[in-house]
Amino acid sequence: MADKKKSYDNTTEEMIKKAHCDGVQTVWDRLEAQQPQCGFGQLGLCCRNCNMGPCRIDPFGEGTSKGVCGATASTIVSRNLVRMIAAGAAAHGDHGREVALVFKAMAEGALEGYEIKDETKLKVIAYKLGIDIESENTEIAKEVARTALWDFGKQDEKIITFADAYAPKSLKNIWSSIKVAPRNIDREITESMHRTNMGVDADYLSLSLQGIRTSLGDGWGGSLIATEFSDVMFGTPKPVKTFANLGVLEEDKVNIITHGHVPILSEKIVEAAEDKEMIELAKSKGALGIIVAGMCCTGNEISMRHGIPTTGNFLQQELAITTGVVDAMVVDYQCIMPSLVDVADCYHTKVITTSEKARIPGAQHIEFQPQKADEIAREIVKNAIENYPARTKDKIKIPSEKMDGIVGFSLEAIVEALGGSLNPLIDVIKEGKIKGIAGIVGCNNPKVEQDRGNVEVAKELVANDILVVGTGCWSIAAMKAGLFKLEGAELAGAGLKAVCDKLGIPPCLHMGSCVDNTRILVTIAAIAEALGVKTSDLPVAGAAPEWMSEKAVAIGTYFVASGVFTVLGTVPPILGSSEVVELLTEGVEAVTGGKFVVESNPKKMAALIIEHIENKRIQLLGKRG
Ligand code: BF8
Ligand code: SF4
Repeated sequence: MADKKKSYDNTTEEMIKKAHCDGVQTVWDRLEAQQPQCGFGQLGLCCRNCNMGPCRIDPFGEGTSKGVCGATASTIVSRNLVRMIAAGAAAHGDHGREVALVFKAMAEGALEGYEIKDETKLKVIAYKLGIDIESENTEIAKEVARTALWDFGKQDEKIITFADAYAPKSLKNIWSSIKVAPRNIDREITESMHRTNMGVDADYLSLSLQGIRTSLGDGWGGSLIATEFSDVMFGTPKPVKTFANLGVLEEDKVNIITHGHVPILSEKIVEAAEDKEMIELAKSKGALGIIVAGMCCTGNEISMRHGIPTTGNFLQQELAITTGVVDAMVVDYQCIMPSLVDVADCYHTKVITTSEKARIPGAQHIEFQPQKADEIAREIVKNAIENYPARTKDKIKIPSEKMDGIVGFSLEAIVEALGGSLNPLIDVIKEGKIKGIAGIVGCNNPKVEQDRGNVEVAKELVANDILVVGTGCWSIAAMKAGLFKLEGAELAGAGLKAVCDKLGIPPCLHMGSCVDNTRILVTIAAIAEALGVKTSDLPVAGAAPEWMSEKAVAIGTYFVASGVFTVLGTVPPILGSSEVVELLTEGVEAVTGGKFVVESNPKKMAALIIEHIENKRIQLLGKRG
């Protein structure tokens, strides 16, 4: 493994070398030290759900075929899968709840630091939810917040209000026919934990259905609330030019990286760093100014809304610190490697944790409270400035690479680029100029070469006239590779290129952070409704070439449950049960119209998506091209 290429991105390769010269251990070193990884775990065949275990099932059928309690391979694999979905949905849901609580406090006038920035979006949300839009904005916002929080706490058996308001009828009918309509965002997570407890649900089928229900509470609930409310408070993204990769850091400025997921804090850091007093303070320390740059999804949030540059995606978080110029790495929660403090030990960087939910031993903790948002953001920025003189000159190396691109393609922005409705997009799909739409999402995973799958699948698809939309760490990979530049259209097939040139858009569109996968869901729903067909009838597909997080499992599951053919590039831990594999890769299609496929080769992954889209075109439009 030591000699294997670790990244498609030369910047990463270069900085791994620097890390090693500086004596820093990286995620790749630790992956190597973990080899061989547990075969039972890889297959999903180990269970630690009670203290009669841990139990594992012999995948070759020669040894133990049941856990101490009698659980079979399918029971154990499906229970583990459901727990992954529940954990992923919990992360998104808890993020959504935090945004909703801030939103509610803002509407009640209890917070100074937040306001309604997008009044139109507030009214659109309220209208969808059936809330009177004639009253004062604050009254509308209060009612919208109450409805969202009700979806986290209601105890009736009805579908959550947000899913009811946003999902197409055809999907809701499917969900109720198999009893997977989510009733309460938190309840589905709790029930998943209950069912997977020792001695409760042992049937892989009913467990899997609960997994689907939990994921739908995420996609059409927790994540959706996070996206919609963030748009109202911080603005709905519009196309904006920005940059990505470690070259966005500057040696003679104070560099602050915001890393994590929730924009409630990162938005405030951006504001605080623009404050004159802070800039003067930075100058008094010898710096020319202050740079705030993002990392991972909170980076996507501020890049989409303000064009704030992005330092990199998941596998670059440690490497950002090895540049020696990061004065503070400010983290909230999710996808933050605890190793950041070990890396920071070799440099002057302060790792600042800000959420009481995500503490890291060795990090400085400045707890964020929305009531004191501005004050705390300034304190954090001040900490970074004061750390600027502590840099060690001979440890500094900033890679030159930074790529520009246009980001900010919310559904609203896409509709605006199309002249006010989705119809022109639907028309070019019908004409075959654009054959279909693929959503590429998800992470980096050190088990595979960083960014290769993410970038190559996208390139192959656009070359075949498939418009690519995406989120999360995929987006950052795509931006670094130049796919968000207008000139990226040169890589597209003639039909897609013509559309991109006409509209002035790149062939791959950045739709946001991972909670913003809901923008993709809502887009697909809108196209299906405009055509009067089911989502699964559309020439669309999803892919997660380099996924690693439990959140990605929840996302993949809600896409499949929403009728989307979804290809995974890294293998999920389910191969220990042929029944679970059959259900997710075949059986589910008969019900939702979506299914999972696993394919790690980017070219083959793209070929599967192209074939799927061609088939859907024939079924829907009676033609291939
Ligand atoms: O939520 S893509 S590595 S940063 S999990 Fe994490 Fe994966 Fe990146 Fe955003 Ni999404
Ligand atoms: Fe073993 Fe059953 Fe306990 Fe799991 S729940 S550890 S399979 S005894």
